[in-house]
Amino acid sequence: MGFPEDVAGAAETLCAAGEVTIVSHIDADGIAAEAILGQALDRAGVRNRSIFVRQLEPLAMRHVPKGDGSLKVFLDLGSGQQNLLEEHDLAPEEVLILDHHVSQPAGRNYRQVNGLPYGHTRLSAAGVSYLVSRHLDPSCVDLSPLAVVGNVGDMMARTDLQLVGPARGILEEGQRAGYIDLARDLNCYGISTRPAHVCLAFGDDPFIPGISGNPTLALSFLQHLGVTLQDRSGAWMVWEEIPFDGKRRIVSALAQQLVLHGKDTSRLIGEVYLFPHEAARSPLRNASEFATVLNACGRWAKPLVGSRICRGDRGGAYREAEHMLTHHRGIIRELLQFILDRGVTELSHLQYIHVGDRFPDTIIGIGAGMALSKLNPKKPILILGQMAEDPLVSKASLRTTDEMVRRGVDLQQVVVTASERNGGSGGGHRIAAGAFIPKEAEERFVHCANRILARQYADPGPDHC
Ligand SMILES: [Mn+2]
Repeated sequence: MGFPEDVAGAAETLCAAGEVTIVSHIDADGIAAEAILGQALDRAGVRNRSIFVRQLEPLAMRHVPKGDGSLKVFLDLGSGQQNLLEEHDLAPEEVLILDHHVSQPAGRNYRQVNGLPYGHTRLSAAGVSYLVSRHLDPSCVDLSPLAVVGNVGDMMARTDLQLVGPARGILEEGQRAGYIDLARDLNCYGISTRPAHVCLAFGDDPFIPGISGNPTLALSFLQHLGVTLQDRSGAWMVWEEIPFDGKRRIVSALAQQLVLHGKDTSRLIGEVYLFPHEAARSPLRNASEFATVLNACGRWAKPLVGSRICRGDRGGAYREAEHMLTHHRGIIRELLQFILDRGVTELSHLQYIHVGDRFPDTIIGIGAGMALSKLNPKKPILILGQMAEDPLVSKASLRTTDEMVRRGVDLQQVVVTASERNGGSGGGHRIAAGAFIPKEAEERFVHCANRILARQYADPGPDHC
């Protein structure tokens, strides 16, 4: 059996199901995956409903129906929690897992579609969900933008600055059908919604000395180039709207600036995925900004609002998401300021801070990522926060930079190992990971993470602490 056979098998299983319960994750990838599969099932005439969970843990399993005769389809989760499905007494024939996380086999053999065993390491759950849906109903090619949003949201295009493998196939399929525009453009977040100088000042990959982190300097840098940055009414154009010649002049000046400071220019330009059917200046025009909208919905406990947007709602759901995004950004700014004001504690290979219960645990990871660009980027950052609903449990979020990942840092391994040894559980990616740990184990967890990182720097092999 190969990956295409797994995809085809899953589509057949879904077709044969009388009713489907989708259980998905609340992040951009999970929401996109859910919206793709839900719509495909609707088109195929298979009754379905969706449940979103923050993570698949024993408490969340209470929401998963038992013995109701429906096929339970786990999206963006499940592979690593098959023992929980077993404990929940789900039979192999009533479960289908579409995931991209590392598998933890249990006694029961659950059906899954997961690219990892086939070497497809950069295919997110929304990608898997799309491939299965496309098999179910070829008209689902219109859902290819959502698959791209999920993949980009899970940073599948981050390392290479482009989608690769089956995710690239999906991208090209959507492009041929006119649903996706692919451009090589500035590797910077916000090119569809932010004025050029703001966009550049917020970027940190690559970090451009004298521009990154400083909108005033970024603006004067651009003004010195003599490029027109405002439209006829005097309003700032967003990066996307600046004519090609202006962009070209800016990019070559940015490259010079990097060279002048002895920096690498290879990450200045990357692939950008745009959705031409969306309105100008809408965040939904751009895969990475669309993913932010969905993440904001999930983090503020409104994944269904995100799902409605994925299903085409540009009215009520979209307005609600816009409010959430504004609120989301405001809280993140506060968190960032709090971190910078209080300062972090530096250990040999790690810097950390405890933010208490001041901020929701769902956003501290984002704050960590943003703070890192203003702190020592050579040391991963760890933020601890208290869970509002359970004061005995703490959330730990870790972030590092692409450069440190290239040097052997693997935060996924750090949190999995350090949390297991301290009575918690964690997961994530090499560049970003998180864990839930007992409050009383916080200090031991931090020092254990520091020791594992020290070994990763020295020798990226197995560790013991
Ligand atoms: Mn995912």
